[in-house]
Amino acid sequence: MKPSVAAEPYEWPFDRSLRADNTALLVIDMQVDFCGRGGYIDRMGYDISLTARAIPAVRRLLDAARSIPGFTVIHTREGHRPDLSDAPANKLWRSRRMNAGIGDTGPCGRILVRGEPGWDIVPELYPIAGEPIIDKPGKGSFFATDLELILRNRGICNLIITGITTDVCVHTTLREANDRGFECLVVTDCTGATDEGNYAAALRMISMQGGIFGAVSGSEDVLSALEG
Ligand code: C5J
Repeated sequence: MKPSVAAEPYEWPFDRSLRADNTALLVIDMQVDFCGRGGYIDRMGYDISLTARAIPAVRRLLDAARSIPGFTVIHTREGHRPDLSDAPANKLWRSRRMNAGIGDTGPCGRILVRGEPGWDIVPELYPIAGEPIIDKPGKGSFFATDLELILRNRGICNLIITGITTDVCVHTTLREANDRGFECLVVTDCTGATDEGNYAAALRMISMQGGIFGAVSGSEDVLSALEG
């Protein structure tokens, strides 16, 4: 493995300390509800090809990370308890206004409810044994979860961030991670948003001010570092 990845606006990580024992691949919310037909995003009327297009590149990064002994892969899933007791009232209200009410029954089962087919991770990227899955009720992966505890226990300081959606759960997680001192890289073709403008803006925001939230690169550059 090379000690760093060619990225913008700087060679990542900042201290060129890329190693299997201090880095995790984070795969955020690659769930049917966010990129599959009949899921939450589809029901709101957005073009799921904009989110589903990340699947092949995430798969390539997953394969590379899984082939490196000791490399941590962590998946997240956004969703709620069947009784919706962990879903804020304003989140429920907003989703119903968009005709995709969280907890309502759709073609993929109850929308964003834990245990339902739409809530689960797409088969192409399904976690394998040993890969922690973080079930989260919010947009950020650190809020109301044990993600930080797992990362600190493993001595992980570098996060390679992939998943959907770029402007919502990926960005919220990125910001939470950056404030906690984690060094973050967002992989451009391993993420997608419901809106092209938001996708581009979300990526651009990361590298402003010298890398205010971290760095960005394409999956080819990450692969070349992991396999180098
Ligand atoms: C959204 C997510 N968009 N995973 N969730 O509600 O980005």
